[in-house]
Parts: sequence; structure tokens; C-alpha cells
Amino acid sequence: MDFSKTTVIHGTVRLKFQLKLAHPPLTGAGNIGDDPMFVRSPDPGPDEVWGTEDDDYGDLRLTGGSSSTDSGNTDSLPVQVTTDLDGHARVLCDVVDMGAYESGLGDYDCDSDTDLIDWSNLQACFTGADAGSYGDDCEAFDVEFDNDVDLDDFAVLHAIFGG
Ligand SMILES: [Ca+2]
Ligand SMILES: [Ca+2]
Ligand SMILES: [Ca+2]
Ligand SMILES: [Ca+2]
Repeated sequence: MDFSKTTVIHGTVRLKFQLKLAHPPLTGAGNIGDDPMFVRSPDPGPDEVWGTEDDDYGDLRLTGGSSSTDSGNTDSLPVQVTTDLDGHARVLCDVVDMGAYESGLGDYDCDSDTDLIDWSNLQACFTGADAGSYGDDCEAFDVEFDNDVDLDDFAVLHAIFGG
């Protein structure tokens, strides 16, 4: 299977990826033919057959620069879906990402980079444990999306920022 020809299909109710080989590539609103730039693409293993023991289902989190970032249809998101598969906010930077994982943790200014500018906003977002709501864009710092920005979040963010 040649994943350079993978097509990401937009728009299932649960906002999961479907991976298909398309010859020619699919057309239509919301479909993207680009490489989704997963952390690790699925691979059928040395036997090149899916459904066997050597299959690798990959790591379907998006890497920086993926065209699937902020490309989902936020209006199609069921109201009960508030987190992604990692338990982070399902919508960061105002638009849901395609796929099962939302990217952008720590990216306060939504420029697809986590840097000192983002870090400098962390203190203003810090609420302490169980402190209730926080300001706009602070959800990028609420790692487990429990409506606070506290030391638990800080520990994860510190790693993200390369501390
Ligand atoms: Ca296999
Ligand atoms: Ca997003
Ligand atoms: Ca940023
Ligand atoms: Ca939190």
C-alpha cells in the first residue's frame, strides 16, 4: 500500500479519518488528497497484508504543518464530543482538526508553533486547581481539559516547550 497516495476523507459524524487509495483522487468539498503527516503512518508490515499480526496501525496524531490541522467541519461536531482521543480539547484554534486527535496544545496564538510567545501567556491563563473558567485561547494550556490551568497542566506543557 502506497501511503503517498493516501486520501483523507472529511466529515464522518465522529470525525475519524478514513484512509483510502483513490485513483484518481477523490474530489468534492472537504476532501484532502495531501499526506496527512501523521506522527507514524499505518503500515501493513513486512507481509504487506492488512489484518495480520505484523500490522502497525501507526500514530494518527498530526505533525506540524499537516493540512488536516484546522480543516475539519466544526459545525458537524456532535455537542457531546468535547475532547479528542487523548482527552484534550476537541477544538483548539477555533476550528476542529480532521481525525481523532486535536493538535495545538500549548499553541496560544495558533501559529502552529509552540514558542516563547505562547509560553509568555501561560501565567495569565493560570487559574490554579479547580478554579473555573479562563480567558479566550487558554484552552491550549488546559491539557486534560478539566476547566482549569494548574500545575498538572504545567508539567505536561513544560515538556512540550522543551523544558
Ligand atoms: Ca500485515
Ligand atoms: Ca484545531
Ligand atoms: Ca504559537
Ligand atoms: Ca487542566
